[in-house]
Amino acid sequence: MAPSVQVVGFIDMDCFYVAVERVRDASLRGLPCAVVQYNTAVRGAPDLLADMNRIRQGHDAMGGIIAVSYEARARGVTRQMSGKEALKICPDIKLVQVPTGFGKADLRIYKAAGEEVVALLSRRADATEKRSVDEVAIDITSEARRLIRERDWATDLLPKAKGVSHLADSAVSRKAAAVSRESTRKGHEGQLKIQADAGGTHDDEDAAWEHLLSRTTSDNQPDPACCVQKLLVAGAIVIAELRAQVKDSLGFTCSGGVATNKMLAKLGCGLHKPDQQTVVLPHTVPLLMRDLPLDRLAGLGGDFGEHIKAAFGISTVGELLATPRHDVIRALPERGEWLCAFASGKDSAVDPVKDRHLTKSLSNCKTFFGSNRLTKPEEVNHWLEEFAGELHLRYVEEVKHHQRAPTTLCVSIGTGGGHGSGPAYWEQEQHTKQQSIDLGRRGTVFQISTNAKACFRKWHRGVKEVPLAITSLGLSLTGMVQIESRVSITSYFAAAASVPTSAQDSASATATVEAVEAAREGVVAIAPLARKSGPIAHFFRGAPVKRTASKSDLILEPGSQIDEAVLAELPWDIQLEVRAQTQRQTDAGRESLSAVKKPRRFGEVRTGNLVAKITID
Ligand code: TTP
Ligand code: CA
Ligand code: CA
Repeated sequence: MAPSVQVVGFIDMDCFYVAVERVRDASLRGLPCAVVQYNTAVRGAPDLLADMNRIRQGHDAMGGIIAVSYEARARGVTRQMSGKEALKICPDIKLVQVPTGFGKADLRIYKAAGEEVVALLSRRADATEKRSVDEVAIDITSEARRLIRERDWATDLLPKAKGVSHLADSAVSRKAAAVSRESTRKGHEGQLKIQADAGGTHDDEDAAWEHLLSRTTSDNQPDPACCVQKLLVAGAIVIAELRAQVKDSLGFTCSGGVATNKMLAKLGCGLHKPDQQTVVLPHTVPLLMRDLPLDRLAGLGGDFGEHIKAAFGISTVGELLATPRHDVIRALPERGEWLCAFASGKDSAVDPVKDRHLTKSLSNCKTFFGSNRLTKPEEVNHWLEEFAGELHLRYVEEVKHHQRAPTTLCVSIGTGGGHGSGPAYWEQEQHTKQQSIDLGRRGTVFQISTNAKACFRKWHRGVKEVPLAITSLGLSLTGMVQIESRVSITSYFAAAASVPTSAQDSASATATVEAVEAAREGVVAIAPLARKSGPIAHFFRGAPVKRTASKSDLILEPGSQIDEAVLAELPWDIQLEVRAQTQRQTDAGRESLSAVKKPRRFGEVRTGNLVAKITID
């Protein structure tokens, strides 16, 4: 059975920010509703926290719409309208303001909700690739194969899939594929209109299901094409079950696509919305691509796409495919071959699903057009400080939930566009400056903001004769690395022995020292030990809990069995304290160190609410 085929599911959440607000406030369900983004042009506008009443009416309805419920779409409301425009055409619309903090939108509630979805979907996936705040591609090949093995095709899998999925072989699908990128960005009016425009029903889809059944159950098996079709249909059941789970446990509806690669699966996902899913079988791809605007394909929406359109005088994928292949390759010697394969939907031209659950970077940016342009370094520094405050919160969450910390800080600066009679905003020039940053587990806002300001100064020194006119400013933390949770006592002390006095970097570790926050019972990594010997506080350096520096706070767990070999590796003052405590416990009738019958290479010491477990591999 087609061994190399990948079954890819793609999920896009329906009117996502609205959906998140509806889970937080059930009174918004079923009503026309939109999320508007706060206009922070006015410096010092108050923070509007996620838990506050953020419903805006009348004159309070500032800002532009960024997410629209399907009820509001049916009334003509689109993204990019202002809240006031929406109220004019839909007076009963509920407008919810995005939370704000640090003088700008605070999107953490939406990001957290997106991560919950990713975590749920990944349970049945071979690989899970988070593509954006509300989109995920998953490799569900193993699950699809399992269903084919375990369940009957003709009486179970196919009829069930038909009940929960669309096929892309239909007029409705083709109509949805032909929608312009601009319309999709605005949040087009939805499926009802597309369906009406396409001439109504899904009768042609029923015929396609019948055709599929007869092909896949005929005698001339095994036909490799049938195997692929069966796998995709089984994948549709997996996706339907996952979508139902997302709805039941998180309260969000989403749309899904299933295909042999993530480009086609994403395309399928957008064909029937909301709360529906579509399977793109390989033989339907050419028809689907025929009227698909070129810029709807990932990577062809920007300059490269514009270049292709201009070079061949085309605007759809179908037109590109109709262009003689050698002309395409002659005009684009480096990428022509790939482009032809990509536009045909070939799996080989699309990356497989990467296993990437987590965000690659934490970033923040803001635009300052017209009179809001930043013209003084102090203004830039002010915003970098604001960004640093917000990024710090997200960094702390990243450390807490995923034990990851960024290693690079990047400041991006847009200049030149959108002022007076000067160039238009799209003629902005973008500049970036970056430097490495060592936040580790306990980085501060100050560290982020001083590094950011230093980056800006470096850039500004190079352009200082030009008057400052900054139209966009961004700050990001990237280069996420897993924070070391295991530290070698042995290698640490070996290194320490050769440099006996100074602080050591013990990142090259093999045995483990784990600091455990006793209250949470979760393992919290201890930062590298800093000294060969010294006060006990050094032993706990970097542990994210309050601690005291006094040795008298060191508490040996009652009944702890201490391995002498482990103990011998510890700084001498800890050894002394552990021995003293063991002695006290012995005196109190507890088991003594010398009475350990079966030494385990494990020890545990506690200070305050922190326990350090020590083992040697
Ligand atoms: P989308 O997936 O583009 O749209 P949507 O989820 O609101 O609606 P649909 O049902 O059509 O998929 O974007 C996801 C979220 O990202 C959206 O809810 C709000 C946010 N967003 C912006 O803030 N600005 C934008 O320009 C876009 C396109 C989205
Ligand atoms: Ca969406
Ligand atoms: Ca999306």
